Amino acid sequence: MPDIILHHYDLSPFSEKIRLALGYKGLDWKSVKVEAVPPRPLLNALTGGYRRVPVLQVGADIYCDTEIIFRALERLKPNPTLYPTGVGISKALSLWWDRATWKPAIGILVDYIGEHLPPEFLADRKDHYLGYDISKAAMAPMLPAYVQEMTAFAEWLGSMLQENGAYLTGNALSVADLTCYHSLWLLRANCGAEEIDKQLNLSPALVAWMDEINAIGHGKSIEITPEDALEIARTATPSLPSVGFNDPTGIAAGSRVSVTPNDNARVPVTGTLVAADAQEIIIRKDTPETGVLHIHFPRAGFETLPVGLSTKSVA
Ligand SMILES: N[C@@H](CCC(=O)N[C@@H](CS)C(=O)NCC(=O)O)C(=O)O
Repeated sequence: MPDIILHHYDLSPFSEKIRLALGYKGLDWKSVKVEAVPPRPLLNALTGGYRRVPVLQVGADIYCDTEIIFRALERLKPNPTLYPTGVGISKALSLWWDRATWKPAIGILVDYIGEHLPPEFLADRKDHYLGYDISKAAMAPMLPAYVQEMTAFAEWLGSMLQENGAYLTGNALSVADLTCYHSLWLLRANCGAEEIDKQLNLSPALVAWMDEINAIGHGKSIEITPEDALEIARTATPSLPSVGFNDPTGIAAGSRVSVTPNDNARVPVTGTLVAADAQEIIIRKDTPETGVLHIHFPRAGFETLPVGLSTKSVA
């Protein structure tokens, strides 16, 4: 089994999904702690400029975004599967949850702990990540709406547990459970579990489900430095792509492309297209600092364009 390296920080809810997935699959991993506020120059060198967290590294293969990280983990160790009821339902539920709950969850979070967030964190999130002000004062007028929306969504989760089984999509845990758990985890860990359970009217079944997910833990990890991770990438060779070449829009292999998230932190990463299917895009980058890398992105939530058509380019 190759080294599995997770670049993450403790309070990142998206990272929590992946730490739990590593624990669930019983995979040993190496942990690289990054700052909650950029610059993160060594991580940047590996991702070509993708600025979000977490990032999974397997040798010289770099996986950006939790959706594609789950896919990579599933390939590395298929059992226990993260998709017991099929890929579609788990992924669709996850994408909806990530997008729909991010703003209301942050709105509730800052109501509890906003005064403790450093000004440089708030400035970074406004200017370089979300594009809006997440200070307590700025979010306060909409707080009732955030609570109303999260309460409605949480009730949907409760109804899934009632109708589908012990987990959201059936009797076994899936990616959807790890994903829908993460924003509730963020709130309960920072604001107090009892307060959040009461404020969002979380049912006893939902609380028991969260306790069960929490008990999975993060598996076994050891800490390494960003420099160690860079050296591992530099001396490794990217794995043979496990997807073929099938771009639904006819972009040819070998083309220069830019890949850009279509929600937040819209920084394009440019590189040479090496492999693609309907779900995944792999680009190649080669710098003296990193050697040859294959950087993987999901299709969902990202725009891949031939270079020249995108609005901005970083490489
Ligand atoms: N779609 C991404 C979202 C990741 C994301 O938004 N992560 C947050 C941290 S939990 C982030 O990157 N925040 C800005 C930052 O840390 O630079 C994924 O699924 O990985």
